Amino acid sequence: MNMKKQGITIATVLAILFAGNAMAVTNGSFNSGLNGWSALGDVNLQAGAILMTTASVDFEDDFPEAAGAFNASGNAAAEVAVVGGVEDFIGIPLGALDSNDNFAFEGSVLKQTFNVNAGDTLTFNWNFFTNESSTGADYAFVSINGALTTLATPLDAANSSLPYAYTTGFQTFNQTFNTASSVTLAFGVVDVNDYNVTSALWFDNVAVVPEPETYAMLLAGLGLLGFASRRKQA
Ligand SMILES: [Ca+2]
Ligand SMILES: [Ca+2]
Ligand SMILES: [Ca+2]
Repeated sequence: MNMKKQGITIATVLAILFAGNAMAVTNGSFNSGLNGWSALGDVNLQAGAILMTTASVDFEDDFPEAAGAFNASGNAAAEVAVVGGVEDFIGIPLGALDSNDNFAFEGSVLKQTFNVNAGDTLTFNWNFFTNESSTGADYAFVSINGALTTLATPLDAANSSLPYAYTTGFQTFNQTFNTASSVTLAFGVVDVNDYNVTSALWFDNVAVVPEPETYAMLLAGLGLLGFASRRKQA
């Protein structure tokens, strides 16, 4: 086997191995804008990543800043706990985004449905920004088939440079799936206790990664190819 053929073989193995998973999440890099995703509220593409906020357009959410100062897209944050609102959009019960008896008022979400295999790991990078101090109750979340995981609240955020007063810094989320299934993934951020004082969720690089055993099999396969190649040359 010459080097050119070996290269083609490895490329073919990789293509077959990753074909299913490459299809799992459409446009998780956001290189194609919002293609493959459905948005509600203030969801904006910024430098190949997503920034979504709890900001309205017409109200001075972050007084004394002007109305809409922290709105990212020109679309106002959407209502929570109403038909056609944030919860309805991602298929969870109205009121499900309330937090410890504190009402969630408005926010933004982005969602996509895809298939995963058992052992696959969902991964993405995120950052939570907020103008609320640590006593605030806004939060950013991820919903996986309606199961909510809080990514961050103002308690998790530290002083930031402008434009937001506080940030968690860049973080990585990982969750492994035990069974093959269809998954509806949604990212969101909501105002809690009031409509005011904007919070935001940034995220990028949404991907589904095969389980480590699959990688091990791939590496073993490549090792055999390399061994065969060396034997031919010898
Ligand atoms: Ca990106
Ligand atoms: Ca707020
Ligand atoms: Ca707001």
